[in-house]
Amino acid sequence: MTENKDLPSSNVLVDIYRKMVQIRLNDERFISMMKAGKMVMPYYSARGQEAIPAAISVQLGQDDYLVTIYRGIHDMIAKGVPPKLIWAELAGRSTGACKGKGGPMHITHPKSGCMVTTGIVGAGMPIGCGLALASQLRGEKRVTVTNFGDGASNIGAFHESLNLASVWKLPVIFVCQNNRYAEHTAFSKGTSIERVADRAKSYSMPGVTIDGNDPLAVYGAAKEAIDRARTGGGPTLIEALTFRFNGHLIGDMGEYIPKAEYQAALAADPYPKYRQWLVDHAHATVATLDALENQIKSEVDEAVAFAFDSPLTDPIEITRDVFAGAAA
Ligand SMILES: Cc1ncc(C[n+]2csc(CCOP(=O)(O)OP(=O)(O)O)c2C)c(N)n1
Ligand SMILES: [Mg+2]
Repeated sequence: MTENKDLPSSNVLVDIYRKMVQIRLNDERFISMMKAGKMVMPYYSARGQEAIPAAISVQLGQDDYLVTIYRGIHDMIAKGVPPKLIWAELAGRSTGACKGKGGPMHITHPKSGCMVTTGIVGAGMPIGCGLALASQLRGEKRVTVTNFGDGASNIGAFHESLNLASVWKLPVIFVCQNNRYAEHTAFSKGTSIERVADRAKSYSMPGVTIDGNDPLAVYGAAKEAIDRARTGGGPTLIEALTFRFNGHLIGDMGEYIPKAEYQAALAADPYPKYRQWLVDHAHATVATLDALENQIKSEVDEAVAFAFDSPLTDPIEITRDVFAGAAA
């Protein structure tokens, strides 16, 4: 764990943990519901990556914008999208965040600042620039955090977005969640450079590579980037090194990942390490963390019940809110 001058209060440190547990427990339940045949969907688990959004989002307000990708439910939960709305969305219910029409890959919830989730690799970054430009033009203090994967850093839109954000000094933070694989292609086989963060130099912006499994390292890097964006200093590229424990999507057995690499990655699970650190450094007791986990388990139960007690989305909704002038 990287302790630095930016170490926040115990309350904030426990809040980061709370978000990590929320992400993990919801993720585990999605997977168990899929395995039980109760939900059918393409699900891109971010188990293993939870420290990144947890340590960033504790520093964001509801008004700050989030752009994320298909592997982004961890980002949404951390940003404050109510899990019951996510559950209902995944279950295709009319009470879902997008009335059951977005599914797992296209959730938006503007009330929590979750503006866009895209399944098109790299497509979120130009939209993040647009949101940041809007805030800048309106003289608002909000920042935009736009998340993407290591594979997306090889897409043209990544380079165009970094360039534009730098030229216009946009209040945007580019967060590359480098989980070492793009679908089944290892990072080194598809990327010309060792560190994605080094690409920031080409666009005259600060770029930093951090251990994305270390909530304190993420907190420190995000703090600097958020402060910079809020005070007119422009964009930052953060590359957070991590791993996705459950393959590209549920059903991927991960045969292409060397066993030793997989075992080492599992051993670096951010969650037990951080829990132990909180206890060892007297930020929380085991009893407090146990109680917190039990409370979140109940919240997940409530979210599941809410989703499955809600009506399925009426097929008439298919064109509503989609095409201008469609039947009301
Ligand atoms: C423009 C585009 N090209 C290809 C795909 C197919 N595709 C879906 S996910 C993915 C891998 C992206 O990897 P990365 O950016 O590292 O994100 P991760 O899934 O690892 O979080 C690809 C190639 C796509 N959805 N969009
Ligand atoms: Mg990846």
